[in-house]
Parts: sequence; structure tokens; C-alpha cells
Amino acid sequence: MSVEFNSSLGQLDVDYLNPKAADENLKMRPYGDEPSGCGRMCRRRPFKTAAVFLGLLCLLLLAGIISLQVHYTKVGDVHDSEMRDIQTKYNNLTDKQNKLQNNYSNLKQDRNLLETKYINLTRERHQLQISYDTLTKLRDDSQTSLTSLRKQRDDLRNEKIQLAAEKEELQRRFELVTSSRDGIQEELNSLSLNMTEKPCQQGWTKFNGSCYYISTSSKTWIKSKKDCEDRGANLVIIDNRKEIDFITRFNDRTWIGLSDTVREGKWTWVDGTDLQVGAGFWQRGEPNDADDGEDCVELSRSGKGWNDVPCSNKFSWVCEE
Ligand code: MMA
Ligand code: CA
Repeated sequence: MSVEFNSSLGQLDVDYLNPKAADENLKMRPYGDEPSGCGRMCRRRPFKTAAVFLGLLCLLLLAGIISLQVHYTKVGDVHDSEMRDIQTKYNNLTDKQNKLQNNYSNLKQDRNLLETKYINLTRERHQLQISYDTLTKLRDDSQTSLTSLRKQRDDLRNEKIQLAAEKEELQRRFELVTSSRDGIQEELNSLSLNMTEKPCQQGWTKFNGSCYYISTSSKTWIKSKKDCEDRGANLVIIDNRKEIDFITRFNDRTWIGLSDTVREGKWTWVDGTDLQVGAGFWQRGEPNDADDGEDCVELSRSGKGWNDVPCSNKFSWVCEE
């Protein structure tokens, strides 16, 4: 190993591990004053001491350098390890930062999207609000129209009810007037008939163009018939319900000119005409020829119709001319 020592006093190159070479090196060097009396030996001693000292110094330096080297190597290792940790932490933090950056970017995008959606929704809401207002107004107008129409309908219903009541009243009055008119017409017809035809005999009553004799006593059917013939007339022949109403005004039970004396069940009028089967104004269940002995016909007020009875019964009678 060779050491280069630079000093302001001069330059000295010594190989301490090779003392021979060093000696040679020293031999080559020129010297000024040398201590007298020591000769060659005396001249070489201080150099040796210096060399030893230098060597020791060099060893010390070397040891210092080595210990420093070891120290710094250790420090460097710790430093490297710390650096690696820091680097790892830095990398982790960088990763985290990147992730956060990504998250931030994503969130920013999301926020922009949400903002766009919010704007669109706000616009839509505005449109819907306009539609809602329009519809509300329309509904209110419709409601008003509906209320008005309902009122009109109710008024019309009431009017209809009133008109129906008025119609019924008018109908009733019309029927009364019609009935009264028919009655007047009939009376008029009867009066005009009575005026145009010849008057009835004394004690006879005119009704509907005919003259009637109303008996004041009671007789059998045969005697009643004879009485009428004696008066130039016949026992009454009934043509309609009005004639019944007229006759029953006077007595409860009255002989009429109908019998089946000639042939049982064949009802014949005193003028010889036959009563049609199923015709007439019989009471319910009549004629029944009770006890096989009822061949003459009475008109009963209480029975409101005809009944066959025994001819021997005595009733009032009515003649018709
Ligand atoms: C009943 C009934 C008549 C009948 C009479 C006779 C009261 O009525 O049978 O058909 O002519 O009796 O009196
Ligand atoms: Ca009878």
C-alpha cells in the first residue's frame, strides 16, 4: 500500500510496508545538514520514528476510516431501510392519492351528471307545474260548468215534476169536462128524442125514447104480464145497463119480460125474441133453476142484475111501450 502525503513543507512519497524501498527512496533524496558524529545510523533514527509514527497514524486513520465506513454502512443500511419504508409509504400514499384523485374525478363526473339531471328535472318540473296549473284551471272551469249544469238539471227536474203534476191536473179536469160533456150530450139526445117523439100516457114515465109504467102493487109474473098487455104494452124488455139503472130506481125486485116456460133453459122475451146464449145481465151463478122451479126472471136492485125465480112469486112490475 502506498500513501501520498502532501504538505506545505515539501513532498514525501513513502512505502511503509516496504522499508527497503523506502530506504532506497530515502537514499535518493538529497539532504542538507546532517548531525555530526552519528554517522549513517544517527541520520536514519528520526526518520524511523517518524515512519513508525506515521505508520501508527496511518493505522489509526485506517481504523478510523474503517470504523467510519462501518458506521456509515450501518447508518446507510438504516437509512436505506428507512428510505425503503418512506418509499413504500410514499408509493402507498401516491396510490391512495391516485385513488382519491380517481374517486374525486368520478365524484366530479357524478356531480356533473347529477347537476345535468337536476337541471333537466327542474325543467321538467317547471313544465309539469305549467301543465298542472292548466289542468287545475280546466278542472275548476269544468267544476263550475258541472255545478251550473247540475243546477240546470235540478231546475229542469223540478219543472218536469211541476209539469207532470199540472198535466195530471189538466188530465183530471179534461176527463171531468169530457164526462160532463158526454152527460150533457146524452141528456141533450134524450131531450131531443123526447121532444121529437110522441109524449107518454098519463102516469107513464119517458126514458131514453120509451114510455114506462111503474107498478105500485105486487103480482105473479103471469098477472103482471097480463096487466101490461091490458095497458097496450109489454113487460119490460131490457136492452142495456142504463135501462136497469132506471128501473131499479123505483123498487127493489121487479118482474121483467123474460122466461123459459116454453122450454127449460131457452130464455125468451115477451115479444117472442130469444136471448142469445151468454148474453144478458145475470147475477153471478144465475140462472140456476133452483129446485127445478125457476122459469121467470126478476131484476134485483140489491143483486144488481137478473135472477130466475118461481113465476108464482109476487113482485112489482114495469111495462114498456
Ligand atoms: C137463492 C138462489 C137463487 C134463487 C133464490 C130463490 C137467494 O137466492 O139460489 O138462485 O133464485 O134463492 O129464492
Ligand atoms: Ca135462481
